[in-house]
Amino acid sequence: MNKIETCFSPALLPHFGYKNSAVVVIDILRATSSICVAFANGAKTVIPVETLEECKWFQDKGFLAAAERGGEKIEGFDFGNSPFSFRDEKIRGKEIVFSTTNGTRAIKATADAALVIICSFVNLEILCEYLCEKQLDILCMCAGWKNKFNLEDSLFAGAVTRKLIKSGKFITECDSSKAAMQLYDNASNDLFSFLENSSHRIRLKKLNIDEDVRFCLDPDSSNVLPILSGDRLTDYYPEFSKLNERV
Ligand code: 3SL
Repeated sequence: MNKIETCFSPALLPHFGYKNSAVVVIDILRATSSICVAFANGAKTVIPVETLEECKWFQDKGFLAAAERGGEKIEGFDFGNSPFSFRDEKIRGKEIVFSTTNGTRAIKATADAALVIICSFVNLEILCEYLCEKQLDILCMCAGWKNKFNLEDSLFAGAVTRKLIKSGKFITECDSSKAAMQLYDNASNDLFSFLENSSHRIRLKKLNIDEDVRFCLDPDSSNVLPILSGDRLTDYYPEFSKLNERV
């Protein structure tokens, strides 16, 4: 049986032996949700980068560029971090460079793992099917907020862990994973209300983007599976994703 662990913050990552594992990178609000939406709408690649300088460098080379800090779009770039921006027809077939406060950093931090997969509630089901096939140990990597624990990423780690354990192919001895499952069990009836007073909901409320939050918490609207290869993400199931009608 393969094992599942959960890392609640990038600051804890050095304490995990994840290099031979599949790392599931989680930034529900909103980076990993937006990356999934970009692929569901036909993006060719997404290059996650840490700094705005790198983002600008790629933009100058002709890439579409998305950049966010503290929830807000950075002036001069093509998009911010709203999943709705990535539904625009102009991303079809395009290469996109993407830099966010926490999400793209978490992707870069785990890039030396055997397999890095981008996930969110929007691709939960297909993610779990794929992980059951792969037969690797799994690390759920929560992007958190500036190295702090957050509720929404931890909830999702609980959702994945619960589903994988139900499959009978995985076990967990990790207390973080057990806590994440408890959290998910408490919240699963109404994720939006559960997160009402979470720190990131409060932060995002100032930006008036409840619609983004509802979208990011809606499960299984897409069949994409963005996987990291070198410095870029591509969709593992590009043909399958086209069948999707909800995103
Ligand atoms: O931290 C991140 O990577 C972002 O997803 C944060 S926000 O949702 O754009 O505020």
